[in-house]
Amino acid sequence: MAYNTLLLETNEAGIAVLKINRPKNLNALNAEVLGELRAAFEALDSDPAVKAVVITGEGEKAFVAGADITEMAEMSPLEAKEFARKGRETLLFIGGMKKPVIAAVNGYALGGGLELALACDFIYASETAKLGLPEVTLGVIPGFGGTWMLAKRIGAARARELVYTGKVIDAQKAALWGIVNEILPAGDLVKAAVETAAKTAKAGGLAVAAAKDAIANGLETPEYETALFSVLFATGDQREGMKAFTEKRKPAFKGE
Ligand code: DAK
Repeated sequence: MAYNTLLLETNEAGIAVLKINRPKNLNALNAEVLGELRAAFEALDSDPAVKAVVITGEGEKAFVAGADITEMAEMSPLEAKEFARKGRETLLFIGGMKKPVIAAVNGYALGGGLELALACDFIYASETAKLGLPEVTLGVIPGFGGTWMLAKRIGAARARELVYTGKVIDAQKAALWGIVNEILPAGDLVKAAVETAAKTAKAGGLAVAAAKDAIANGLETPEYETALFSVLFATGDQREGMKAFTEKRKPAFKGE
C-alpha cells in the first residue's frame, strides 16, 4: 500500500523500516499522518512476512517534532478530543502488536513525537537526539498518553520534572534516565535498530509476542507470565526450540 506521509521498506529478514516523511515540517503528526500510521501498523502486524518494525523520521533533523501545532491551533474542544483519541488509539495499537517495534530517534522527539517513541518497545537514539514533552509551554498537556507512559517508564518524579517544565533533554540524559536504551552516531542509528530487530526475528515469533504481552500486561500480575509461559508449551515452536537445543542445531521456528 502507498502512503502520502510514510515511507516503508521491508528487508529479506522481515524487518520493516517505517519512516515518517514530512521533513519540511519536522515530521509533525497531523491527522493524516496519524491515520496512515494506524493503517500501516495494522497492515504490518497482520503480514506474516514482517517480523519486527523500526520506526524513524525522514531527514537529519527530526524523528517527530510533535503533534502538528498549525493543525491543533484552531481546534475546538470536540475536535481536540477526536484528535487525541486518534493519537491515543494509534499509540495503544503499537503497544498491543504481536511484533516488536523499535523507535530510532534521529533528532527531535518532542511532544507527540516522544509519545510515539514511548509507545514503542524501546528507543535507540542518535547522538544528536533531543527529547521532551513541551506541551505545557503551549498551554496544554501531553494528549496521546505521554504523562502515564513516561511515568511508567522512568518513574513519576522524573516524569513530573519533564512534564511540568517542558524542558528538552539530550540523548545522554535520556539514556541516563532510562528513556533511551542505546545512543549511536546518526549514520549508524537505523542500521543498529534493524540489527537488533533482526535478532528478535530469529527467535520464535510466538515466544517474542508472549514476552511482549507479559511485559506490557503482567508487571503487577505475576500469574500472567505463568499463564503465557504454559500456553507456549502447546506450540510447535516450543518443541522445535528445545529439540534443536538437544540436537545441537539451530531451530527452525514456524510460528505455530
Ligand atoms: N507542528 C507543526 N509544524 C512544526 C512543528 C510542529 N510541532 N515543529 C516544527 N514545525 C515546522 C516549523 O513551523 C517550520 O515550518 P516553516 O516555518 O518552515 O513552514 C519547520 O517545521 C522547521 O521548523 P523550525 O524552523 O522551527 O526549525 P528550528 O530548527 O528553528 O527549530 C524546533 C526546531 C523543534 C526547536 C522547533 O521547530 C519547535 O520548537 N517546534 C515545536 C516543538 C513542540 O513544541 N512540539 C510539541 C508539540 S505539542 C492533545 C493532543 C496532542 C498533544 C497535546 C494535546 N489533545 C488533543 C488534548 C500533543 C501536543 C504536542 O505534541
